[in-house]
Amino acid sequence: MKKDFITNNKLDTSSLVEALNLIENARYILIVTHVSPDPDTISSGLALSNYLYENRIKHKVFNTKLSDIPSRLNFLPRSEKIVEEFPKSFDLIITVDCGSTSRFGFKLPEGVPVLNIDHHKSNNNFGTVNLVDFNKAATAEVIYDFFRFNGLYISKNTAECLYVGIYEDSIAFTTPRCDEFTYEKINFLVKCGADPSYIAQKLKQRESLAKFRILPKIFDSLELHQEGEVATIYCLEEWFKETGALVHETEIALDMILNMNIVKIAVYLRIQNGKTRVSLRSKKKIDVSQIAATFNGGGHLNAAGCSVETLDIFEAKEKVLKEIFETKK
Ligand SMILES: [Mn+2]
Repeated sequence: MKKDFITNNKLDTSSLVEALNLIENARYILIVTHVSPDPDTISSGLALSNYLYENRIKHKVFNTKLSDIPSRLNFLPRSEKIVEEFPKSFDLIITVDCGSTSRFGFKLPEGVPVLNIDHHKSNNNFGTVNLVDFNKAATAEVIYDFFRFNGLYISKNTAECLYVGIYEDSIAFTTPRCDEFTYEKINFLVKCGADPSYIAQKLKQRESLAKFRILPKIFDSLELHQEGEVATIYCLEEWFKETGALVHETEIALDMILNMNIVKIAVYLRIQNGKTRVSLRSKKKIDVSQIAATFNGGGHLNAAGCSVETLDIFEAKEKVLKEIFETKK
């Protein structure tokens, strides 16, 4: 075991051993990635998938809606193997990056053990075994710790997946939870064969024209409130239809408006699954997960999300703004 691992480990060591026991004793594993999948959940699922495949352990990676998976991740090894249908039988479920059971997109079958791997503060340890560390920048970091603690071999393919999960969830190594240990992990993953320049090209330089058609419309919706500290943007359903852009292609707009000097909280609203989906971002110590929680959502200090039960984006915007103003008082 490496020294860096011991000093930075917030995970219970017996859980790390039990997690491996569960995997080694399973005959068929279902890996569950969360609804509205982000790169961390997909990369984490695929990192495990590559490890299991290399060790001839039967499994499937599941997501409730394949078309929601950001297409820029399609270069990840085994990404083409993700399914949206349940295998007939399985005797272990591994959930990755799921902050609560509502993130699976289905009800957990009873009697099947669950290995819960995550880094969300909202995680209530719903698993049979829980590897949950909210000091980590990404779930991919927790999986890295699991591999290293148990002395498991990290192949080039697995390393590539872990690298992408950490890179994306730390917003290219810029969030507060990204620390010296994160960089040590990245260093090790590069030694294992992850190629930063290849990955950056695949993630960043394969964008669609539709994205550049929809972003100006979204920026046109920009409003500043409270002397510019709170910024809102939205995307109407018809704009998606007009341009052919996908929801995940628009999320960059939110990070961009937060980058404005005066803005401290940024809000992005759009219609998704019959409700108004709200994404929140903040700077420094402003906790947007609290605001999301008042609408039964969740997330992290600086990045959170929730849904408001209305198809009227403007009504949802007023409700969320009211909550933000109240909290800021
Ligand atoms: Mn994550």
